[in-house]
Amino acid sequence: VKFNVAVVGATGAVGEQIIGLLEKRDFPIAKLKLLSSPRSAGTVINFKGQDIVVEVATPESFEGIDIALFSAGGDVSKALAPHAVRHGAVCIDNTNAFRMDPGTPLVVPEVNPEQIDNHKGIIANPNCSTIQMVAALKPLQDKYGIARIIVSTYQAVSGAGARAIDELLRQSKEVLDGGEINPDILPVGSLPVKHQIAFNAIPQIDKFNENGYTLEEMKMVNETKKIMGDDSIEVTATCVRIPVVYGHSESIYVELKSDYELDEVRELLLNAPGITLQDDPSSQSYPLATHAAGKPDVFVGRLRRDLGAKRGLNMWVVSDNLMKGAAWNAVQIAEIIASQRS
Ligand code: 11C
Repeated sequence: VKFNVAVVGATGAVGEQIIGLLEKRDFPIAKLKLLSSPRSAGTVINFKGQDIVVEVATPESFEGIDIALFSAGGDVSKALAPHAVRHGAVCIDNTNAFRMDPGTPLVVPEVNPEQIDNHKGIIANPNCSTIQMVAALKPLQDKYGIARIIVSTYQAVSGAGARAIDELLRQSKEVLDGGEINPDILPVGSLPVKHQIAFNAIPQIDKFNENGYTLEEMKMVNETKKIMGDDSIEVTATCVRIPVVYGHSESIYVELKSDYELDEVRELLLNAPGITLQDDPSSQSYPLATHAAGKPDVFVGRLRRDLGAKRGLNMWVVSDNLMKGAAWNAVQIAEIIASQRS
C-alpha cells in the first residue's frame, strides 16, 4: 500500500528533515505534496530525484491526502489541520496547538505507541526537550516507577528556528571581530527585549507564564505527565538556551519509587529502543551534542547515584532536537500508521 503524503512547512528546518527522512526510510509514498506559506511557495525541493514545487497551503490542499505532517507553527496547524481531517487525512502535528487537548494523543513511539489508536484525526508530536527526556526515563518508569523529576536543559538555538541559527553564527563572529552586538531574535522573537546568545547562556525559552516558569518549562511538566500517563509524577524544569546549533542536552535528576541498582539501570537503558548508552567515565565517554547531531537516537550517560536520596539518580541526556525531537518522532508515528494500514 502506498500513501499520499503532505508536508506542511516543507521549507522550514523541521520540514526539511521530515522530507529527508521520508526519502531515507523509503516511506511508501504514492504522491508527495509539499506545502508552505505564500512567502516560501515556489521553492523547488528534490525528492528521490524528482523536483517538487512547494505550493501554498490552503484548506483544499488536503484533498486525497492520507497522512499530513505539520510543522509550520501552531497557528497554521490550528487553521489547517481540521481541514486535513475533514478530507480524511491523519495529521501528525509538530506544534503546540493540540498537545494538551484531552482528545488528542501525544505520542513518543518508545513510550506510548498504543495511544496512536485513539486519534480522531490528529496525533500530536511533543516538544523536543520533552521527547528525549521521556524516552530515556520510560525504562525506569516501567521497572521502578517515577516519583519526581528535576531537569535543567541546555538547548540548541535551532529549536528557535533558522533565523536563530543565523543569529548565533553572526554574533559569534561579531564578538570575535570586536564588533557591535545587536541581538535580534533570542530569547523570544515576539518579545521586545533581546539578549546576546553568543558566548552566553539565556535562562528563558519562550514566554513567561504567571507562575514564574516559562512556557517551555511548563511543556516539560505537562507533556511528561500526559505521555507517561501519570499525573502524580512531579516535574520541575529550568530551560536554558546555549550557543549550540544542533542537539539539546539535559541534566536530569529522577527520584524512583523503589530501590534500584546502578548496573540494572545500565542494563535497562542498554536494551531500551531508541536509546544509546554512552557511560564510561574511565574513557571519558558520555553524550555530546556534537556527536548526537544528525542522529536519530537519544544518548544517555553520566549515570550516578544521588549522594543523599537512596532512590535518586542523576543522568545526562542528549538528542538532536530536530531529529528525535521533531522530524524523526513524527516519521516514526507515520511509519506505525502506514504499517497498520498495509
Ligand atoms: C525550543 N523546544 O527549543 C523549543 C522548540 O513546542 O515544538 C520547539 C517548540 C515546540 O525552542
